[in-house]
Amino acid sequence: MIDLWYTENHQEDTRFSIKVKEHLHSEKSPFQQIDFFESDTFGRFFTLDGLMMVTQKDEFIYHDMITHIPMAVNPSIKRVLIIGGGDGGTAREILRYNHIEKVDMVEIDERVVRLCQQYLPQTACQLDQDPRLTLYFEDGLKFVQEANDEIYDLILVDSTDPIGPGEGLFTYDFYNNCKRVLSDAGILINQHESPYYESYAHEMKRAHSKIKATFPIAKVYQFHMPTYPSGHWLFGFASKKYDPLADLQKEAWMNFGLRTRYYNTDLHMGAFMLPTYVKESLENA
Ligand code: AAT
Repeated sequence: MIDLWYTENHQEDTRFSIKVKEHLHSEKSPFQQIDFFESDTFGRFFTLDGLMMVTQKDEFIYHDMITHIPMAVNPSIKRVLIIGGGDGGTAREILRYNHIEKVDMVEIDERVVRLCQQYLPQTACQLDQDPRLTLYFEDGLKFVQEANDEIYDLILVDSTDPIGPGEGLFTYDFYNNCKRVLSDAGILINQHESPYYESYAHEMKRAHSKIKATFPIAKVYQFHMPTYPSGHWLFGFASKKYDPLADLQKEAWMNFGLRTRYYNTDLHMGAFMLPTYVKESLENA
């Protein structure tokens, strides 16, 4: 018996490995290298260009934090744009709100969606089920460049890191267009990388400085993601008028009656309380 391990370089001299029971699928799409694996501890997982995207066991943390934070700040959100998120986890969570009227999801790589439907039904379960959801297979940057003004209340940027196809989603052009297509009450949640390892912290600062320059309100919140580099991951919260703490609608969110395994309204407050070194590095961004 040969031991099979999935190994990801988190730094040049630091690696993260998961013992693999089976390498289920491997292919190169026009956009990226896609792999699916089976493991004991994290269940099924998939990677793009050798970077972890989703595991069955910890995906609830990421998908709770990308969706429920903005929904608890503005519970009247009705029109949502998801950029990326081909595994379907973000769409699944946002569609749990019955009052949401429309979700447009723009994923650059149709193969990610099709393979997740095959191998990860846990996250992809709503992708061909809910009539409120429309899937577009195109570049998210181009999509927002061409979209009309003020047509969404919420944009969720569930993208890869700023290398490869995700790069354009970390630019002024993208953030400005997001601002334009958002309503007055609009909120943008975006990938903010990790504060710990220098190469990721560098991207965190770059993303934050651009968002800070684009939106009147730009905050950062943290969560614990066991399979992402350093386990410490961030999302950005940007908006035209809502402050994620002062405007938290605790009661209204609890009245939705959604059961969540990671998110709760106490954690909501705590997630925006950042360690000193993270605060300092964001202030200097
Ligand atoms: N739900 C967590 C999973 C992801 S996957 C990110 C998705 O973004 C991928 O399916 C990728 O194909 C898509 N994507 C990348 N660039 C673009 C683009 N320009 N337009 C639209 N979709 C895009 C996120 C994992 C986060 C990992 C953090 N290390």
